[in-house]
Amino acid sequence: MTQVPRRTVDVLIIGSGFGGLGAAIRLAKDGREDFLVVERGSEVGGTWRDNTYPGAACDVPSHLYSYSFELNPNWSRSFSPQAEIQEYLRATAVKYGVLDRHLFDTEVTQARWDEADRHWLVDTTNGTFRARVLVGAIGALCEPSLPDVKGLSSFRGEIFHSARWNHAANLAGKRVALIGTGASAIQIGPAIVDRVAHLDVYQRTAPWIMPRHDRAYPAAEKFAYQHVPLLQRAAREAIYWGRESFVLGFALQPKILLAAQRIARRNIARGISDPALRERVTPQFQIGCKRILISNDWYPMLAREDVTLVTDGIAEVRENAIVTASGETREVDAIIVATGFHVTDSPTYERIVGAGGRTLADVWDEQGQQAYKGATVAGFPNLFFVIGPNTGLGHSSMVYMIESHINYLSSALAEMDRRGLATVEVRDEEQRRYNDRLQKQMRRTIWTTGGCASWYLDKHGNNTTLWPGFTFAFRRMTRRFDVGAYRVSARAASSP
Ligand code: N01
Repeated sequence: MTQVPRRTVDVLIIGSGFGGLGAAIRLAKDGREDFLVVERGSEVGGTWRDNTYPGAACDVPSHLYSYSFELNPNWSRSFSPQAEIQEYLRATAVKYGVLDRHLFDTEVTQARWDEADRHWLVDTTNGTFRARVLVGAIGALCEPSLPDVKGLSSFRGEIFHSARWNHAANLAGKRVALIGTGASAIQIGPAIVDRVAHLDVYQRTAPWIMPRHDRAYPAAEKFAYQHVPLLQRAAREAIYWGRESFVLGFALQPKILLAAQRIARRNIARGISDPALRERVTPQFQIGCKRILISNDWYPMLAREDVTLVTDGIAEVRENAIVTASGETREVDAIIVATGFHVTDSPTYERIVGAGGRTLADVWDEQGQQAYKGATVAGFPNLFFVIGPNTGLGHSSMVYMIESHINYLSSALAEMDRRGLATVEVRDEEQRRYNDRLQKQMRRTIWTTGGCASWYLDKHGNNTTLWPGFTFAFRRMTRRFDVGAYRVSARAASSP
């Protein structure tokens, strides 16, 4: 039975990470008062709230990985640690006064479009809400993915996912298995290796890892940023353009790719002297095809006596051991599962029900995950994503993409008001044309041609995750809401 709506809001935002929080602040700045952010966690922060594993830090320089309207001259180092980023988000939420628009500890269980009412009905664990516009700011890296390994649930020791770190677990003196060698694992391993008795690293695919050029900002530099904000803007610009030139190279230029591979091979040689081990950690695909990782201490860690690199796969997990594909039984006290996230198959998509009663999961299962400009989806009126399909970056700051989408949302709401529109729904043909063009461009990039399987690809083999071009082109494309690409309906004369 449908619950009676408890409250109507103009805009309901799901999620309060960098995306949802940024959207809330923008709506408030635009003078909108009638919006609500529904967040399943107990505070803002999203992925930066959830990923508290030892060693968690940003791998994009913080001067770029922060809101353009809230530069922070006090970042402690180039790649800030998680706690500092989380504190930045907390302080930003307080400063812009949007916390009282948040409903924390509240999970959306279903959001369905009510055709007759032309509103979204959003069921949550704290009642049902009615909203004119729904904003999905759920992020791509929020639903931990566990490996489908026989016996995983029978393990008797500590076992947890990297994004759900169990701080009560004492790893000191324990035999620990780390499954995965992605961005999370390569930060975790070096951060815990000194305190565990032995570390087994389960590597399925060796990643490309470049040197990490991190440094603490000296007091004088911070002082300069505090007192001359232009300097910080200049530093930010320099990082931005450095990263943009990267995209040209990595996506398109084989020579630059080879040069990068040479640097990454030198990184292996610097950290590992044993030729056999070097060989085992050398990737078999072109650099850039998967996310390029950065670390100075991963390879030296793998070379340690108390670390074993296991590459022959996991056949089974038992009460106190992992059995490898070659039949070796390796006893462990704890397992850290750093196996990534449900990116193209997020369970949230099953909960969003559009016009005609079809879920986003159904629609995307059939056609592949796609949206118009990464923001709107045909069949889902008045739904806007903040970083939806094909908006991810392998090279630069997601906050830049987030702010682009927030511009689009803000402009759409203004346009709806100006024209007195009740609904906007992107036309199928516009969405199709946009995605055909995008996928054509994608096919020329290393992410498609590099010979790897990655979480960028969906089950159809299409890269529905990354933005294949320059980020400034994305910014330009989302600057203004292009109402011409949408089917619209006007408000009834009597509606508010
Ligand atoms: O996850 P991943 P992540 N048996 O999916 C392996 C962001 N991030 O959490 O390569 C054995 O990249 C899998 O192996 P393979 C960043 O965008 C940012 O590390 O698929 N292994 C891989 O090695 C990043 O890309 C920061 O063969 C299995 C690993 O698990 C994204 O988050 C820090 C397996 C998963 O790697 C995700 O990174 C951390 C199995 N059954 C993360 N299944 C910053 O610094 C999977 N694997 C900002």
